[in-house]
Amino acid sequence: MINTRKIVLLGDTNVGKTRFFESMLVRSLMEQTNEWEHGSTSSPQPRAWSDVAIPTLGVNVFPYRCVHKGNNVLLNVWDCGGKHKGLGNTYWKKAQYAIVMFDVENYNIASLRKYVHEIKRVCYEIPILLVINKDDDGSFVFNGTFEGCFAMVAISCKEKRNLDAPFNLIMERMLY
Ligand SMILES: Nc1nc2c(ncn2[C@@H]2O[C@H](COP(=O)(O)OP(=O)(O)O)[C@@H](O)[C@H]2O)c(=O)[nH]1
Ligand SMILES: [Mg+2]
Repeated sequence: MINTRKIVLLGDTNVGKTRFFESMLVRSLMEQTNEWEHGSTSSPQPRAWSDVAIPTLGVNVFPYRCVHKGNNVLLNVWDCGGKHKGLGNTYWKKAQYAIVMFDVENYNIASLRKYVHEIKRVCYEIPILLVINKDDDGSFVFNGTFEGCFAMVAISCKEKRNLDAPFNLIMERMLY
């Protein structure tokens, strides 16, 4: 059995959504060819079922495969372009998880509330993960609420900090 979910990656322009998407794509490809040397014991193991055929879905979508705690997982990750400030995009439809990304400079509760509201309108009550990117020196301190989101994590695509965390948090939640 394969646990498959559609994940939409949302946020304002320039927060680093595409960098994160590309980082995870590159990692996934390198793990499949055994070239990733990250060494974390909690890292997913995509090669374990690389014989499974997965159809190509389209532009800016990639299937992230891995085995998480013995479960086969396929996360279809949609990097949604921010032409309309990321809001109201038809690509959100039928998403089962949403990642709302901010960077350390632009995070604010009013904007988060707007995204949460819009996600609920389009996707109903799906779990939302708040990701704060560009925490390059690991100093981001979150104070305040992240209401509407089931968890929050700070990452840095540039410094490869915490890049496993967003998908791991989603897989923990989907398999608990
Ligand atoms: N300092 C820093 N810059 C980043 C990081 N991630 C992305 N960027 C930069 O932010 C800019 C926007 O990134 P992009 O992925 O295109 O953002 P998107 O519009 O949300 O898809 C680019 O210049 C990236 O190099 C990061 O972790 N730290
Ligand atoms: Mg982009």
